[in-house]
Amino acid sequence: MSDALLPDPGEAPRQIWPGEFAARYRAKGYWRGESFGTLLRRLAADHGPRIAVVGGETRLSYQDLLAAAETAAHGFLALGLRPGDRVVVQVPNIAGFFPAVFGLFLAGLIPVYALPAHRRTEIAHFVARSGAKALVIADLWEGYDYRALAREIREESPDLRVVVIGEAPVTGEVGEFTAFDSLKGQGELPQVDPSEVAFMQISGGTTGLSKLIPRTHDDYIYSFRESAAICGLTADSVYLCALPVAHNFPMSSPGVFGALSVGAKVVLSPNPAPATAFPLIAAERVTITGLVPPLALLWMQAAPGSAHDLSSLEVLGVGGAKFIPEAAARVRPVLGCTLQQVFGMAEGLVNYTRLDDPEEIIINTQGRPISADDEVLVLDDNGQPVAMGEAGYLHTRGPYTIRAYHNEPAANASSFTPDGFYRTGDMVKQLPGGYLVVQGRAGDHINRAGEKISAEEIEDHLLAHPAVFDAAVVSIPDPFLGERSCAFLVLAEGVEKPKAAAIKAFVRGRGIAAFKVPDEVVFVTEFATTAVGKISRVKLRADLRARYLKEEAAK
Ligand code: OOB
Repeated sequence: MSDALLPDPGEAPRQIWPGEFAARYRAKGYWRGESFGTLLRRLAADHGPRIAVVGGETRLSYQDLLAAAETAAHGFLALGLRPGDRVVVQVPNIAGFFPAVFGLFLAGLIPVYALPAHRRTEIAHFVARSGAKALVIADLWEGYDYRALAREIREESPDLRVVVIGEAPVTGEVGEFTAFDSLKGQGELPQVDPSEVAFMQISGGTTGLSKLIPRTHDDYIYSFRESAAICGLTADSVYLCALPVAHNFPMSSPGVFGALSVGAKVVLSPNPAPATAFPLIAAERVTITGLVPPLALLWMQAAPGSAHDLSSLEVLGVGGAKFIPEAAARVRPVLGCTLQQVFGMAEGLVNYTRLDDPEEIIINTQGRPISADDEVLVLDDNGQPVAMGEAGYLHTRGPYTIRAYHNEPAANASSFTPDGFYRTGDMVKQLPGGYLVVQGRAGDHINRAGEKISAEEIEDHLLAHPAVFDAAVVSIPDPFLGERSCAFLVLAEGVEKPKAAAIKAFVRGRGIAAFKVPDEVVFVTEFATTAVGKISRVKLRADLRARYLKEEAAK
């Protein structure tokens, strides 16, 4: 679909459940009419001097957090931003993330959460698709200068305001940008309607570029409040955020917001490596964290020889990609804590194994939904329910699952059924008690250590290379990452064969996140065709994957 046919990006994001559903979710007490701003004010009143967030040298109490967020809210509005405006937030695991996003919430502004790994192409897409008026970035982080990236983005969008936040306070000169710590202003903060969109997450992106996922205050707060209860969080808990804070899993499953919602302490780890995270666990007496499977493997490898005391750890959540039973069975013996499998999606539905489930369920399933009102269907190719225990396509709707993406009429028509179920693209089996076992994906994306890569998006970048005639990107099973990506290329006639490394460098140079660069590049002479012409991309990718695996097995 051409951009001309898309609704105006200036249009405010909406998320609408049919009236009877909304009424039921309210009547059952799921949606309580509380906004993020009101939630923070209540938390500051209840837990004022207790520590809310630890990041680097910074320790913020609940009352510090509220004060800083209110200052930021006034400052954002003083920049000329208006309630309902979107603000792309690309901030890593630093304490300032919290005053920034709560400041946006209090000002009625709508954060659009980008990940630190995103680069020019992705950020420009989020800005354009959301109609963002501002960008909140870090300065320097893990050797990367986000100010340079923001300058590139501003070449396309000169009116974009840019606010820079750092691990240490940023108050001085930041060139043409605004220092977060110099934000100030006064006056009334707006009334925020909790049934409206609070922020946007980005989708894993099955086709093409990532889509924006509008989540309301009501629905999201319900999901993390309930998650906190399911994960056993109390005000004495300490949640370590080792994955990027802006991702839905560490944000809300139960994540940093689930922890804050009960007055617990959030500790930010700048990265998830055992060498960084283990000393933090010992020093802060961390009780719970969440990891993707490859990191859980890494931690289990490092823990036995580690000098750091990990005995405070009670719960390890693992999700984002399939955690195989053999690895799951080792969590308790090696780390001495309870494994909680988490199968969720930024679009909504989250499943957890319960802490008191039998070991067999904890090891072999990806849990069951949060809510009694999460509707789960497991369907065959004809859209008919399969028998219990059979594999099928997972469709879902419920009190915290979206009914539409922002500004995506075509994707909305294919990703949602007419009666409002979200077609997750996941293949699952459902067991008695509602427990789900993930079997794989129906669609063409690569789940690389929990990072989702759209085959189509990367194929488009590869096709931009002058030597490439055709490209197909497929997932290959990988013992450590779960899946890795492999690009099959047919070269244009008469060109000299480029080196695989040159292809990878080209793709990276297109300004995309490093995790999306193909792990492998394989040159082939042609792609299969049928008598009528080209076969479908889906079939082509499946054939290439099968051929690759057969050749590997024969080696
Ligand atoms: C989480 O969210 P997203 O939006 O990055 O990715 C969602 C997709 C799911 O549709 C599924 O394909 C896969 O990630 N996935 C899993 C899984 N958890 C997620 N596949 C197998 N086993 C699991 N445990 O990844 C996410 C969001 C909230 C909580 C946890 C993960």
